[in-house]
Amino acid sequence: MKLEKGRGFTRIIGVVGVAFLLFMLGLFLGVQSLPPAKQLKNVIDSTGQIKSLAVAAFKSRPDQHLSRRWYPEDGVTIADPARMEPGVTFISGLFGQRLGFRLFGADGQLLYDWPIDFFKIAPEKMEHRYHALIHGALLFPDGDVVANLDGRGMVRFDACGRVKWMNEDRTHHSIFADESGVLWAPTGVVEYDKPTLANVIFRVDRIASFDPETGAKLSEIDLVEAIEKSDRIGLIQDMYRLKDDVVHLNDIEVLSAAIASAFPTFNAGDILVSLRNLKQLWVLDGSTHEIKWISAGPTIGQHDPNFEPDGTISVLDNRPLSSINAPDGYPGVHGGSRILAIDPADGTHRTLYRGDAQNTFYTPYRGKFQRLANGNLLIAETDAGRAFEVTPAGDVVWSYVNGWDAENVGWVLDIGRYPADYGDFAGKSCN
Ligand SMILES: [Ca+2]
Repeated sequence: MKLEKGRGFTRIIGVVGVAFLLFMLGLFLGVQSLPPAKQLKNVIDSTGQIKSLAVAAFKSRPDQHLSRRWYPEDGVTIADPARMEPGVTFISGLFGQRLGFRLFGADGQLLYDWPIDFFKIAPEKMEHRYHALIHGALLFPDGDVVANLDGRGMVRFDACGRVKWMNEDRTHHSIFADESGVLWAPTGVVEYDKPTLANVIFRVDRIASFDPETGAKLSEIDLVEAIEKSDRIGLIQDMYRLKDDVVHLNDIEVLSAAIASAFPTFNAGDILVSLRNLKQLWVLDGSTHEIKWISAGPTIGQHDPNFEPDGTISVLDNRPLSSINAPDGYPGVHGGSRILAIDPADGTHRTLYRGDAQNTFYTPYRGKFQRLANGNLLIAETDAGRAFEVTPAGDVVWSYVNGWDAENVGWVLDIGRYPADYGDFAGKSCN
């Protein structure tokens, strides 16, 4: 009898344990929106993340969007309009219990806080309140915003938070508006079974463009087709370690006619992409989609390359290898993140900015930036919960720390400096 009881107790413990593991797996799968093989791998790799997500689900904390503080201050603490690029600063991120968007004036004043909460934008797709991420956001002159509900779709809403359209094209990471206004974003991943390339099923993102007025998909570029067409299948032969996300496409830019003459080897319409898992940048021919240029070597885990008017390609070289939260890890084994300028004509690169003792700079896993017309850099140091503008001499002329509580900061995911009249809508009423 005692034995039976013991067996029953053991069975109950087993069932509870399995149920708990399945629950945690389900929670993780839901939050990540990933295919099962990757989920399982990540579950094994990410017990710390599971714990933080469980806390987010049950203790009402958006832990997926928080980092431990590195900077003690809060809000805009430096604003030097005379040395800043003119305009208003648009950011997305976690503000209190809301995932949303804010606009700041040059003097540091908060001009607008969109009455929208990305944690509530698509409740039918959410596993719990904090099951969302903004990754890619653009501001329009009338206060409209288009943003990615990361991995699910793109949404456009007005200054009053009214949704104009939302698609379900699984866009993620970034949104770029070309000179005709068409929106470009990474989509996917898409599963491939191609024995000529690999003897495993593998997954690769795609490039897609969208109508800014309706959200309808206008075109799609298959990167695997581009690789095959370019006779460069060697680029993904080392895919087995990351077969469920072979390239991790995290940015797309289309070369505008306005600056194309600065790039003698490229043409207007050519497409620049950042492939984080390959640690490479590619430029695809805008018509044939063949790969016509590759940069490999200068960057690790990079984000947000841009075609610049001086004929270079700028890029945020994240240089991960330690957590920003590691007490002895900051700012990473490589000395922090940096902004590079790569000359595609000769393959050389130089550092435009890296942190120093006066201004550390390290965002190992995320981040965006903009090279401003006056030569300054506007940087979203996402994993540190900070955004700042720095001059070529290294002087910080604007700084914003997105404090969440005494110990944590909220991620600042996207950033952009827009002409000052993009803030004009902010005085209008929504009623
Ligand atoms: Ca970019």
